[in-house]
Amino acid sequence: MSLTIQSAQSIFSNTQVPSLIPATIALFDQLNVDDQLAYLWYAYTEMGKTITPAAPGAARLQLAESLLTQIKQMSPEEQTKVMRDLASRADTPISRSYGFFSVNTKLAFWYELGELMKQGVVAPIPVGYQMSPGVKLVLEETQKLDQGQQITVLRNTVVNMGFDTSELAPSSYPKAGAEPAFQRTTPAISSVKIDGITEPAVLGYIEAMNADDFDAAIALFTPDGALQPPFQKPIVGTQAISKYMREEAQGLNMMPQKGICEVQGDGSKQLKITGVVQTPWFGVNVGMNIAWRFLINPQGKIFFVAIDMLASPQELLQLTRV
Ligand code: EQ3
Repeated sequence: MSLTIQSAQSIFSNTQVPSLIPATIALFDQLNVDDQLAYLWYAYTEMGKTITPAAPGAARLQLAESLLTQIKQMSPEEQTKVMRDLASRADTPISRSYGFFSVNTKLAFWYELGELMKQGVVAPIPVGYQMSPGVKLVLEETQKLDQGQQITVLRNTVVNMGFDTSELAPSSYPKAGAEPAFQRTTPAISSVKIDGITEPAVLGYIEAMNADDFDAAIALFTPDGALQPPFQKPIVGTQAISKYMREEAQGLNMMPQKGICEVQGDGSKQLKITGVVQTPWFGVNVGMNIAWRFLINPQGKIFFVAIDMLASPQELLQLTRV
């Protein structure tokens, strides 16, 4: 029987218990634009009491520089309008340019705007804004999340901003291949040991990802293989996976802890591994509890891997099918 992505998606399906992350984002989506911007300001400032993101490098900021320069030269009212346009995904030149940014460039852009707001160069939150009950509710829900989940909410809301450019021809800005590297702050984790797992493709995958060696990671996939990031559809084919990894998987520290492997009648294997992942934005200060669900074909290649955010640390131990 040939493997299909649809059937692969359902392996260890009990991993995907309802998560508070999409629920919090759904509440956020119901807020009006000013409330959304204010929520992000308060959530980010509150989070900043314990953890702050690493400043983006100059190379990454350079990709957002032209927009940031334009914004700095605007009046506070114009600046507020730009931020409203981004949050409402309006079709404006700035919102389009932002829509073409990679995830990390979007985060770097807002990081810098946040700094400029603190310095008083950019209008902090819409002038005359009064916090609404809706914002209070989303903030309360956010406080129930662990830090890994909180930064995921922030990240995903920032990613969804700007004009949706997915149907447009690729922009020349930023230039293809211009994605700058993250400087690793901790030594690369080289030897991978996962309790209960000896599968070479899985160990090789983690080792390659921890070294940002995406060519080596991609070589472990079948040509029609797929990678499904948290809360997203599968990315299919090695070319698309490679592009995704270069844009979004740089500098990650993956620390898988334990796993199980089940061999199927056709010789394929289903594996579930749980562990912790750190993003270069927050380094060792924030660990995200993650599960990887792998489907390895009978020839030992990765046909499918899904990455799921775990709803609670208890799930790190939850490996069996219930
Ligand atoms: C200025 C301010 C505060 C107010 C204004 O009104 C609005 C906004 C937006 C503001 C600014 C907000 C800012 C600056 C927010 C910054 C947030 C950041 C830096 C969040 C970063 C989050 C990073 C995360 C959650 C990374 C997660 C990565 C994971 C789970 C990776 C998983 C993967 C694994 C494990 C694989 O094996 C394959 C690849 C893959 C990437 C899927």
